[in-house]
Amino acid sequence: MTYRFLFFVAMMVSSIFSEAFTISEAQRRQWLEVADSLKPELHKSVHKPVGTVELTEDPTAFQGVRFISSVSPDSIYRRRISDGESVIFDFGEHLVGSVTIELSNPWMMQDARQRFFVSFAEVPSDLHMPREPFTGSLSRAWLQDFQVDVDYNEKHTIPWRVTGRYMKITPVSPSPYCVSFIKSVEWEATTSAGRSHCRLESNTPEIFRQIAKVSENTLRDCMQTVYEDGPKRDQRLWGGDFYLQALANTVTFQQHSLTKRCLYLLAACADPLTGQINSNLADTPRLQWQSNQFQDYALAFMPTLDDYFDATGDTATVIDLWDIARHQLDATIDGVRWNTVFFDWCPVELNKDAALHCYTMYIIKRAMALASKIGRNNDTSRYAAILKSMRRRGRKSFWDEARGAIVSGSSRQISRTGISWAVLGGLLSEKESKRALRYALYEADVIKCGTPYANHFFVQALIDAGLAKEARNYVEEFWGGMVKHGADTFWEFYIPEDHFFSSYNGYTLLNSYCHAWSCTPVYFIVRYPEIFQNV
Ligand code: RAM
Repeated sequence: MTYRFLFFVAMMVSSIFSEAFTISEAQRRQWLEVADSLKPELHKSVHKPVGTVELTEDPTAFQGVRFISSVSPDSIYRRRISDGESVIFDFGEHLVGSVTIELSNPWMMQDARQRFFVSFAEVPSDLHMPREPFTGSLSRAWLQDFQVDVDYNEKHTIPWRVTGRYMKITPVSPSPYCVSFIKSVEWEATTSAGRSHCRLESNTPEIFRQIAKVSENTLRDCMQTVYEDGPKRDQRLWGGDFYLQALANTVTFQQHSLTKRCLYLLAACADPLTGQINSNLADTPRLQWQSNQFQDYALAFMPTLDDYFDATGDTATVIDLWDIARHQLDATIDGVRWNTVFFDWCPVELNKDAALHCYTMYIIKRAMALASKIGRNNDTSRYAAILKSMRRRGRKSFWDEARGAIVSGSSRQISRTGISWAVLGGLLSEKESKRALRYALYEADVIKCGTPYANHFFVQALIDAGLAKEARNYVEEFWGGMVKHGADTFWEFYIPEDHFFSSYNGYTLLNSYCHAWSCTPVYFIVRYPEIFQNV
């Protein structure tokens, strides 16, 4: 290799990197310091079982199984539970935290450690479906079933955090030389959410009241030291879920410091060489992140920042994070592709071309709005022309005037997600939006949303297009459907026609039933009282 060639390579590399957005170690450290200073205290509360329950099959119930109430916990504490017998304690509400079991040996010493098999459930099917053979596409360890050995006359705290409402406990081969009773079971729940500020009008229909409450419970249990996606699984901050949680937080707990902390954490964990924000991170037991990058989640940083500004007026934070927020958008506009684009998981493979195009338009609009609030219009001066050209090109590629729908990909696929983003991104006029949304609601060849995440944006599109009655009915049917099935917290997936849908290789037991991206109807209910509170 000649020097001339090496020089040429060095020049090329430096020109690539001088144009790229890099994050210095000093910058990263400063962002982390801000995030650390905002680490919330977890509020703790101790809960005891309010009852015991038994499982019964019921074809009308969610997933075909439900709990019926059984004997009181006190009667359990007064007797020996025999080998192989099981008790299911009901704690009355969904909880996240640590569980302690205490034994008593009223007549003799405890002869040996007492072994139990313990499992936790968010919904009845968690204790009903066969766990083996395990065919899920994530770790088997997310299923909350453990062997627990309680030492001689000791209280035993299960050494990891558990999530759910129900606890099943089964003694395993107890010693024949002693009689151990379960003296108590306690669940110390944690959350960083404080008091909720959500107040609904007195004539709010009961179903929306319940939906708001279940939303709030969902958000509360996901609010730990970061906004977690699901306290059962994956227990970490995901950019897309965060966008929606922060929004729901603005009308409930208003814990804006947690939002600020998470914004800083995402910024600090971005790829230092490309500036791309990673899709998720965990802060417990130590800060770590996955470098799988979702383009839509990285772009969601901008509207999250904008919402944060609207809620707090905190210009200093927004200015501090403005460049990295804008970089996600600029890179997208300049054709950089992240390794994944998410938008939704649904039973049918989604073509995401139309959604990504229109979502980018939506992010441009949010960036322009935020820029004008913080006096940074110069930074967005090229956006208006880009938006105009994207609209023109997008209408040509995706708007099917004859059918009145958005079509995506070579198979001209029509989906609620594509239509939602065409409305929210401003690709369509008001009249066209209404027409496309009606198509999305009523035509049989439309791909429906799979996740509550995608459903959120569909509702927002209905509202923005002026289809208030449809939005109200949709929230009532979708989230209200979960409430009617007994949800304490909203689920990761709810597909009314397929209760067992799971994106984890169809292995339903991995699903989470307190899931961040499902917590948003409270936002709609509070933000649009004329639609949901009968004002
Ligand atoms: C999951 C989580 C999370 C979601 C991503 C895409 O593992 O459910 O909520 O944002 O996938």
